[in-house]
Amino acid sequence: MSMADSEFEAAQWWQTGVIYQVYPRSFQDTNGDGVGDLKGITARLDYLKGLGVDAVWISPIFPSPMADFGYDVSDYTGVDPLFGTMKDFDVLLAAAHAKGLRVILDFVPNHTSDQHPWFVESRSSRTNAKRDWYLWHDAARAGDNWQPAPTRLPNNWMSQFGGPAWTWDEGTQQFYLHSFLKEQPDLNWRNPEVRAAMYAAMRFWLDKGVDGFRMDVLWLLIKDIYFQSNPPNPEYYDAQHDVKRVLPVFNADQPETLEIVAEMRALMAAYRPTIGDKGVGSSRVLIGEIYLPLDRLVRYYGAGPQLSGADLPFNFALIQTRWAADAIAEVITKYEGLLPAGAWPNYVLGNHDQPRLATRIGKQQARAAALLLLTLRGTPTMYYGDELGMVDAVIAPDQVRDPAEKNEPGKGRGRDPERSPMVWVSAPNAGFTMPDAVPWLPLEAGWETENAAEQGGRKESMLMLYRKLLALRRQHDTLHAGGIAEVVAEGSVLRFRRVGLEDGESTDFQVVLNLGSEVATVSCAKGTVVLTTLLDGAGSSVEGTVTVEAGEGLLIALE
Ligand code: TEU
Ligand code: CA
Repeated sequence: MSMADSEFEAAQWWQTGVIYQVYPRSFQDTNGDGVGDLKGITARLDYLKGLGVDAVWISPIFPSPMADFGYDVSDYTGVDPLFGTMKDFDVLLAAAHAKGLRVILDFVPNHTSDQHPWFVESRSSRTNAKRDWYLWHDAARAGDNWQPAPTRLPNNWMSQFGGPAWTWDEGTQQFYLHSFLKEQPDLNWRNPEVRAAMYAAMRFWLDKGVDGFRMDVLWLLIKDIYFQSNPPNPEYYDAQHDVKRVLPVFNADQPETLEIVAEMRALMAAYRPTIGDKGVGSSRVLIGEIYLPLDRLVRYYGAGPQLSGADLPFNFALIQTRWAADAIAEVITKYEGLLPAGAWPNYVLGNHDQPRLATRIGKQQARAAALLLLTLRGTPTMYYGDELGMVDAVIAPDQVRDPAEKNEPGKGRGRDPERSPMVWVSAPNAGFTMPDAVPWLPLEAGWETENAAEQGGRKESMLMLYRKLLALRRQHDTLHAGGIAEVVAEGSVLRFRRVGLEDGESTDFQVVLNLGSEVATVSCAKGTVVLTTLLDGAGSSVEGTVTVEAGEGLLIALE
């Protein structure tokens, strides 16, 4: 056995594998109500297995009034009837595990629904035992110009979805904090009872055998104890979202947050793997949704030789960076340089909060993006439908569902376009729901001619590219466990090398990506093309130079 092989044995599934995000409302409906459900995910596990991913992360499925489509939880240990029953979940989990697929749940620790019994109690009186479970605050003191209390906000913190982060409660004459909608009151994570309740909910699902959590807005859990106002953002301009008016100095990324992450990690470390028995290190994965600059982000891996933090603090840099070779080379180099010893990198290219990849960078570049994501060092996270090159759906004003869009209309906040139903077949409703049902959001344009079934039968389709890439990544230790070197931008071309050992032989790959709009020729060491993103030139030899079309990428096995 080679060195790389033995390293591979020790590595966790969430390091060598690929994560696939399912937005459950939009994946597969089985009862004709136009909303996807758990039975639908179970029915599509073979598709995911065939695609070649390793884990499915499912956006929230817990009981919820759906003010923010599940990110407003009213019961952390149940399943919303819209998605099915607990039995349906158990069936899904067992079926996934039987196929070797892991299941990651989306946990929402920062806030509950305002309908959660905890908040109902908390707001019932100032002396209620759960009062301190949330963040209540008196109105600011009246100044010289007397103003009524409900208008005297405690500070200038803004909701991520527009407007102040405070809502006045008439009944108890105080404000409560909500980093998102007023229907999503923030929990007080300084209260040990809150922590205990949330950890009990995590254990409930871990005991069932879920393979990990994606923790919603992990960097927001703790707020400044004095509730100090944020400094104004000198770069704010009117077209920006409200939340950008101030800099998030006092209501985000507070040092105590890292203690909580460490507690979550310690809790999860006690659990055994659900499939196989490679019980080394962390077998249930802790993923953090963290929108921070890279230098702040990497702190969420935690400190010390055992890294006490999140296994994968989501790295959104590829989404936030200009799509250009120099910018992306810089991101990769910077990120690799910032990673603490023992930390495992990861990259995300899309999710339910961001415009679709193929819309952001175009269908042609989306092919290069697929090669980039699946050949970088670290765990890739894919968003459902990106493997088909799905684009943002067009949402007419009367079809808007996202509260973020309703709150701040016209500011490009709306996330409905990237949440449109998965397109399966060239039949009514694209096979997402029954032919006579009404999908909760409209389908993307072009689904009739491009969908999973159609692409599955077309040799050069995007789906075939993803399948091929996922298979290559699985097949080669170098691609899923090897190192990365020589990350270089040369004009519009980004290239890097993956280095490793396979069966005792050094097996290096060269990745060449043309992120520009014109054909380019760059130098390249001697090797054999393993894959081109156009799926047309595998098997040919290269030496000296290679030519890459706009939006094209090459994977070359070096001699
Ligand atoms: O998103 C966190 C977040 O910061 C979002 O406001 C994000 O910046 C924005 O949607 C980009 O347009 C998480 C979830 O992913 C999101 O769906 C939820 O609405 C939010 O938390 C509240 O739970
Ligand atoms: Ca349904």
